[in-house]
Amino acid sequence: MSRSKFFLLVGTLSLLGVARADDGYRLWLRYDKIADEALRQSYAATISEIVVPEPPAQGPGGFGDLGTATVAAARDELSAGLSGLLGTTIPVVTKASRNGALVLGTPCSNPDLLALVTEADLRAAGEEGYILRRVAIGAEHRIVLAANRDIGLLYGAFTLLRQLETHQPIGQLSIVTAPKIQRRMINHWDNLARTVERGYAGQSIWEWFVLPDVVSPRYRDYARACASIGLNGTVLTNVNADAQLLTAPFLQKIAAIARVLRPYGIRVYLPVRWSAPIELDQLKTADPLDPAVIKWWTVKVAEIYRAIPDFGGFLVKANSEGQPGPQNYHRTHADGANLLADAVALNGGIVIWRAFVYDAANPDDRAKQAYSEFVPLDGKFRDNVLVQVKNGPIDFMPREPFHPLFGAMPKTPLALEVQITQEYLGQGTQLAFLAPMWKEVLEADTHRPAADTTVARIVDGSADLQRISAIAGVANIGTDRNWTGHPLAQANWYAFGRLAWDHTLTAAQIADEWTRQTFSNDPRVVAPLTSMLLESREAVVNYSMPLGLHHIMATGHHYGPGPWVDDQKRPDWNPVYYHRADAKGIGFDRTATGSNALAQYAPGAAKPWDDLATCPDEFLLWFHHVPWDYRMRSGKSLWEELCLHYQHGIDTVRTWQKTWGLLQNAIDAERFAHVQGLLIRQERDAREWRDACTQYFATFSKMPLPAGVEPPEHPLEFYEKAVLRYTPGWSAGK
Ligand code: GCV
Repeated sequence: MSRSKFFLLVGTLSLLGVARADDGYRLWLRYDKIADEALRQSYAATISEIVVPEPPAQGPGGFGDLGTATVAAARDELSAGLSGLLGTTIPVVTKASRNGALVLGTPCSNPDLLALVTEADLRAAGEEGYILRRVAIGAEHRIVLAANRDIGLLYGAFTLLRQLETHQPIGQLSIVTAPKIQRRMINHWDNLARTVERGYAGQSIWEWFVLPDVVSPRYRDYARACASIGLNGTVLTNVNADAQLLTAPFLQKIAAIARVLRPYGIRVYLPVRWSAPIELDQLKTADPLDPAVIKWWTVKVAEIYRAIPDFGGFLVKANSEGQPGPQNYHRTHADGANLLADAVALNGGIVIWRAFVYDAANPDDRAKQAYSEFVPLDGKFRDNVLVQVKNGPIDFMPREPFHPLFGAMPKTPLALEVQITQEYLGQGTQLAFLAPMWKEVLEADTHRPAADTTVARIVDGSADLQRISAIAGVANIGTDRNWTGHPLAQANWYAFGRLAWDHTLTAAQIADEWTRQTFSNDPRVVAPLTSMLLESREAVVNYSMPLGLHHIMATGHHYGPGPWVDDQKRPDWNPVYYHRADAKGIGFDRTATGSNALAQYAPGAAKPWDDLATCPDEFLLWFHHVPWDYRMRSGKSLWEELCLHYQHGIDTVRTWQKTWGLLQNAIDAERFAHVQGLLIRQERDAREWRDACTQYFATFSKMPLPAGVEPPEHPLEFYEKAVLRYTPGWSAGK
């Protein structure tokens, strides 16, 4: 569509004044009546009633195997959702009584269903998947929702509702799906005092002080949201863990949350503070090979399983950023992980051991350190241990190459950890839709000498036929009414779940689905809003850390620019360590003439990055120290390109301001005004990045701003002296 046509259409829509009030609490599960009468009628003609057979009185397996609470959740969601969307009550019955019945069942709860689906379908659906299909029976038809286990019915229910919410045709409905990754987990960095480390959406939703007596209704809505996108695990609190979590009173509180999450297929996992045996029970040591320590964990794990029978297992940050760990006792990460793994194995639990380690005493390039510590341990972990690896080797930067560990530990299941919360991409105030970034890492080819070893195939376990697989996203939610602070940041929670279920979905598909459900199906909203989403991550990269720059943000809170920072106690906490700007040029030489971090990648991956001529622009300064006057592919100098990237990022945000402004009457006033204000802030923040970074780097390049880059608003000292106080998600979290 041409730009002028688009503006005309949006203008017309504005005159219609269509939007209802919406505070964002319902996320993408809004179930408002479908306005298009013809479409509504066609859906109503296809789905007439919801058939949930009576569970057999007793018998092996009963009604599925997760219990009727899960089926009840599926039934209630379908009843509320279909009735809302179709604007009329859709009855729930126990036997199909009319054409268009939507029939739910598992093979053991509803054997008749077996006539409507095939063995092959059921095999393909596996433990958590489902079959959703329109089946003709003579002149009539049924909509079949079948699964091997109850949880599949719940996931299928959400999918059916999504079809309607996004206005998809269901006349030929035929979906058979199963998740590609087994453990699809949210990691909360919530503290027991309810602050959230790197959280920008209010307090922690977990009300520890009043639990287990008061169980907030919000927990159920959290569970619904997570289940609707297929998430099945949650680590309730911060990896910078508090040992108190493992005390009896806290286990009761955790058990109360687990009871709410259970019907939604969500298991609770807990973070471990390595020194818990010392802190809680005055043991003399936390040495993983010490018999008293082994016994302590064995007893503690038994206590946990008594309180939470389906407890998923532990997540551990050890010997990282001041956290204690087995290395305090000259033991390895494998020694630590295996102790916990043995303790939970009996109950089917797992241990997820984080590879986010870098040592203050180690002068080597921080990007290399996790690889150096973990690769020698490949094959030394128990079967129920996964090593959880961040997407890139530094720390959730706006853009990083994939972590070299993904190509280097074939004997160990590796979980991918991404950050849904936007610590380094504008936190709670800037738009950055992260699906394109996650797709970038999932699709990255590690070039291990085996066929098809993309990060996605290593993580889903198919590359090495791993027994377990997992993916984790650090949560971006809190007590803000809309859950995520920025109304459009809900899209990141949504995208994480959808990719965890099926990493082959495209970012564009996910943006489209989310927009339709969360805002509107009107093409005059869908097209501009999805373009904003899809452009946003690159825009943030451009105005903050373009061309492979990384870790040049302000200290502590990590909001805004701080390329000049050089006073942190650890060298690798200083931005100057990473950009290495000098009179010659800028960038971190990670080739053989520098830190040689490139040697940690398989030759096929490393080769294009190694050569300045073939290294893609987006990783140039990640791998090379490049002269200021280096001729880029565009014909411009590096200096010119750098400055123009900053400007381009700002220009993109300005186009969104215009686009969003045109949606005024097409979406509700509350969310419109909120995003409009945030876009004003984002444009200002982007200018701050440009003005601070270009002026600071000019002190080395000694070059003027190229044509097309606006002059700075303030001199460099203004930005260097600026102190940002009371930022969310940091000082309060400590
Ligand atoms: C939970 C970064 C963050 C820390 C975080 C750490 C981690 O360093 O700034 O807040 O701590 O990553 O992933 O453990």
